[in-house]
Amino acid sequence: MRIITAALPYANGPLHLGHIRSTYLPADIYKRFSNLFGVKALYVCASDEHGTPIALEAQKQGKSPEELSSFYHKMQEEDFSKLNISFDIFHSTHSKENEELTLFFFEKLKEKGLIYKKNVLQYYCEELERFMPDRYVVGTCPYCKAENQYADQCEACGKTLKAGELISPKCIITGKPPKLKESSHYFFKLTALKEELSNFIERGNFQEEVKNYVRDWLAKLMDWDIVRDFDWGIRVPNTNQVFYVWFDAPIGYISSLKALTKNWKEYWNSSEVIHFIGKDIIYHHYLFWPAMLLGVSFNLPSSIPVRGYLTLEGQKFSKSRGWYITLREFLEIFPADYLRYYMTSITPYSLTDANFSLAEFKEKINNELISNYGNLINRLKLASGLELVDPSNSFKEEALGLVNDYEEVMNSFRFKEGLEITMKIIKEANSILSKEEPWKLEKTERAKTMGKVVYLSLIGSILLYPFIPSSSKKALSILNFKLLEEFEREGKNIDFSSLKTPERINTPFPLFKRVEEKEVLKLKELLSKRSKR
Ligand code: B3M
Ligand code: ZN
Repeated sequence: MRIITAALPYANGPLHLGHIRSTYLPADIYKRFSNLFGVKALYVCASDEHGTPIALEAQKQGKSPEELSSFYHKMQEEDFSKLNISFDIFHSTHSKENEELTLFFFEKLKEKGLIYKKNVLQYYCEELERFMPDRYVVGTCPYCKAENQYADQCEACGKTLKAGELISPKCIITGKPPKLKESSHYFFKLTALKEELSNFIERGNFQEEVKNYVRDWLAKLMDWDIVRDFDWGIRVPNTNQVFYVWFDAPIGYISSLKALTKNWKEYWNSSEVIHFIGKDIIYHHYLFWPAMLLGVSFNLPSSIPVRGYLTLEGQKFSKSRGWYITLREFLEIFPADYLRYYMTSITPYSLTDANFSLAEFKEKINNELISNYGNLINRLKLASGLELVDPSNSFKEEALGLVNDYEEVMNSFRFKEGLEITMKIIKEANSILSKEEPWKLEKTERAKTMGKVVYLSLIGSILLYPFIPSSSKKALSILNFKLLEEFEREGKNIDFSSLKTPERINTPFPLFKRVEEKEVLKLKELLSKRSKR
């Protein structure tokens, strides 16, 4: 079995196009592909509800962190389902399962001697009589003199800052300068696991470019402060502290599985575990999380596919500058499959960033997806009233070779290539139509030609299912293929070599509607208005 996860989205805002590219969509494609090729797969996700960004956003909106995060949890869940993301569960890190498991991890690591206490200097606001987390203190960067920087990192020059380094620090709530005060923190002895982590990285089947980063970090590995002097999160026993959000967040993968099934432990430890992530959280998934799993003797992930960021019309997504399009806004205008197709077609399996361009989106949907696939399904009208002839084995062999190539690239997470192979099959079907011109042929000859075309349409439509599931299902209903739901559910293997052209097909109907310039303009206007505010 496979357990597939996608990085848990923070529940502090709506999902935008940038979110789905590196994680939620690729993970969904992989789940659907796995089930289709005989491997039972569960897709587990949750919202990440802890951490100071959520508490800060809640404060801005005059809500409690809990109110805010459950609001966005619901919204994100709805949006994912509009995009046809097939989670088996979308749980939450603010749950009793996650609290229990986090405490289990903590106690177990302690038992193993992997946790110790150390005093650290923290900002403390005397007026509020409490410690202030890094995001609650701003001041001037001592390195580049940029103003209004958080206490842990300067966004202008990228330097990591220690407590006490900011020039003229201010508490963001009272505006007063905070004091430095000692606080006793729990540390996780990552350094004790250095060798095991190194083995994990070197032996694992990971992307070379990712391994290179991780090796560098591993050389400078330090123990990890796993608590915060704060009140929103999972409570650390016998203290006024909570666990650092990056301690309980990955545990959310397992606790969500636990909320899904009582066999969670056995499933986790006997499955291939695959985490889909973006490139900003490599450190957490290749070092912190495996170290935690090693510490409690749980199964380690077998793959952690990483993809780069998305820019929008050549610029970085930015909430504060209004440079984003939410998933909801996009899906109000265009079908989910259009977005899924386009995103896949521009997303290589690498850390390289890609750009979302509305003009290119329109071009690819109209001139690739619709011109090739949509047209093909439309032209299956030429098969109506015919008793179709199943093509010869030698004809099928070529297509089956492409199915093998597809399986191979999809198994190694190269989904863009998988889509390209599928489109080759579709193009081949179209070229048979233009070469053999069945509309000019006698009925028996036409039944042969259309038999080949329908055969390729069938294979192509099945292989398209992971990418554009709802269009694929429509086409498969036209093609009289009834078994898809069974494969989806149970992870049975479709035996491609015994697939036959159905004797008859149902009357085709258009799968797609062309993207209109005025629809694209709506999104462009929205973007330009919002970014000018
Ligand atoms: N909540 C979101 C991010 O940094 C963060 C992921 C947690 S995965 C366990 O992309
Ligand atoms: Zn700086």
